[in-house]
Amino acid sequence: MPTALITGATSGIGEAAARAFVDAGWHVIGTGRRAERLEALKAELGDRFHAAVFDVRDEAARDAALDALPATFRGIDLLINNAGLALGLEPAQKASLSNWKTMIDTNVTALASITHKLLPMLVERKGAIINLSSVAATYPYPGGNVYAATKAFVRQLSLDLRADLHGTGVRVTSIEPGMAETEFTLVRTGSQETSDKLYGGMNPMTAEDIAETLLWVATLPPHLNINTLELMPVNQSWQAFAVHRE
Ligand code: NDP
Ligand code: 8X3
Repeated sequence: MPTALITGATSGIGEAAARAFVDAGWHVIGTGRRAERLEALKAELGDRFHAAVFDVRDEAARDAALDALPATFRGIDLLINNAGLALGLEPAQKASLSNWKTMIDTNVTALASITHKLLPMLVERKGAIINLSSVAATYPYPGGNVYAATKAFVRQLSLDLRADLHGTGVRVTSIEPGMAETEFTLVRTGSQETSDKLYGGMNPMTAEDIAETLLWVATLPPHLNINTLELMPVNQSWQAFAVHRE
């Protein structure tokens, strides 16, 4: 059975994906900083799950964790670049530079770095990469600023990887969800109440919805590549352009 490395498996989409892939018979390496959550997942999912605790921004810790993989998890067929975050919803002119740097370091630099690290193995194994971008990559919204820009990077990197990987058999997909209720908004705002209000009454997507999509993309016949896939809850759509009058 193939092996998937899922970054950010301690909550939300990554955690649901770890369950979905193990249930489907895959071996899964789940990563994240919160060791206790990965250990709980290991206790639940058993021998087909391996917990790799590291901060994706720490290349030395990441490489040590990859070097220490048990033999059955060493051949990675699928990289799901899911670990990521938004911090803050302030307009750019009031936003925290430190938050911007954390988002760029995590969503852009760390994602590019682990992709670079695993690409030779993925080419050798004719594997696949699925990147978690967002609708924010395409549709600007107030307060999206650097978070949205990081997700536009993820989308474009996915497309450009396809160009470079042409002929290798490696598949690359950019998944672009709208509102899915996870810990995303709690992390972004620091408030469970704000998160509950945002998702309340609008029937958001669930982490499991996205996990099923990831599994579907990963198990398509090898001659098919989903380039980009955008998904939203029915109750999320767009508004008219904002017009300011003097
Ligand atoms: P969660 O906050 O529930 O999960 C985020 C995951 O990323 C956690 O497992 C967290 O692990 C991990 N992570 C964050 N920073 C780091 C880090 N420095 N090192 C290692 N792991 C890290 O959010 P979601 O499940 O919603 O988000 C998953 C992905 O989906 C993100 O990339 C997000 O941008 C994207 N997305 C989410 C949408 C949504 O509406 N929920 C919509 C569109 C895209 P830990 O804290 O333990 O390290
Ligand atoms: C976040 C998606 O729609 O919550 O990536 O802004 S949304």
